[in-house]
Amino acid sequence: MGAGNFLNAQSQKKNRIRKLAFLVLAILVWASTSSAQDSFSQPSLLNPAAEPAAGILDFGLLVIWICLGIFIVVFGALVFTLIQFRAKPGDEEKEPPQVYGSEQLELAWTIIPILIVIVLGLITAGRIFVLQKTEPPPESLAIRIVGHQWWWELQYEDYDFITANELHLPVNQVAFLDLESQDVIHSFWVPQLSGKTDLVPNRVNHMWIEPHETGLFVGQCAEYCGTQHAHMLLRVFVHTEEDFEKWVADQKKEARRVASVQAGRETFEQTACINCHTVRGVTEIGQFGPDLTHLMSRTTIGAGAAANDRENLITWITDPDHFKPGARMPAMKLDESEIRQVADYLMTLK
Ligand code: HEC
Ligand SMILES: [Cu+2]
Repeated sequence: MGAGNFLNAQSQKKNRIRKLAFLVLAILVWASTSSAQDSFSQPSLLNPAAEPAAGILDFGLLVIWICLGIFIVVFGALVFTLIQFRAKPGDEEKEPPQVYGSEQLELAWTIIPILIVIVLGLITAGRIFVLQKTEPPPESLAIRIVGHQWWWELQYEDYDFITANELHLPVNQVAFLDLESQDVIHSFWVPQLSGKTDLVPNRVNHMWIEPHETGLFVGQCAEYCGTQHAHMLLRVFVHTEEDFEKWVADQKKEARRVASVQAGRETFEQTACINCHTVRGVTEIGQFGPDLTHLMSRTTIGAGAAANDRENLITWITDPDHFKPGARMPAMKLDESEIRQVADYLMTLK
């Protein structure tokens, strides 16, 4: 090997060490920033606010601790062996003792892992049993959730109204969800509240949530369902019981009728909007798109694609593709003043 080759190998080694150091640093920085963020900007499953999310985390941590214990025992034994039984001066001539089978050792390394697997298996089965309730528990709130490309239909069966994309729940009460799909497979996932459950066409899956904290928890569809899958977000507002009752009372009402926006309402009623959208008390044929009866009680439109304000409503009605290319709502080709009137009408649907 020439000197050049040798130098090359040296610098390659240095390079590798530098890369490794960089990787370790990156992981440390990531770990420190991700734990410093608040719960909303970081919808982390390490920060649960409900059952079953909290129980799933406890279970996950238990498995990690057990694995860590195994890791420490195995690597401890390995390091001990490497140090204790290193070749010593004068060992060259000697053969180490040759061991052919040790019943005790073999029994130990067979039985201990079997016990660990049985314990983990039993705990897993127990958790699955708790998670998979197929019957709603007494006093639970029944909600049917239907996945659409690319939004969530939320039917409050106990109260007889339908809303979209923003789920409201009372704290410390079990919400029992029936999950269905209108088209393709979607998946319901709010990391701080529960694990994932798929919404499958022609099938009803179940899931339950018992929130322990009030606040806003964000989630999203977790199963690729088409071009706008990334814009199929979900917001869950957990309220005190009192605030929840107030929200329900408002949602149950029919749509407001405000005389000053009559022009916009008429345009809405006379165009294809009503084929796809229901506004309770005005028109109830449209089922294809989100229920707009209390549109303005939502903070976003298009399943989290844009904030719900006048300007964005105008942009949305002019061309839904602006926020959501491929959205299942057509640009309606109304003229500008009509669009503004319709937006003003929608703004009254509080
Ligand atoms: C062919 C059916 C169809 C027609 C016609 C239609 N829409 Fe839509 N609309 C939809 C669908 C589907 C969505 C949900 C899109 C998404 O989030 O991906 C939607 C979403 C909306 C939203 C946002 C609702 C929310 O909570 O996110 C508004 C507002 C809306 N439409 C208003 C209108 C108006 C006003 C008209 C008439 C000018 C109209 N739509 C015509 C299907 C339709
Ligand atoms: Cu999806």
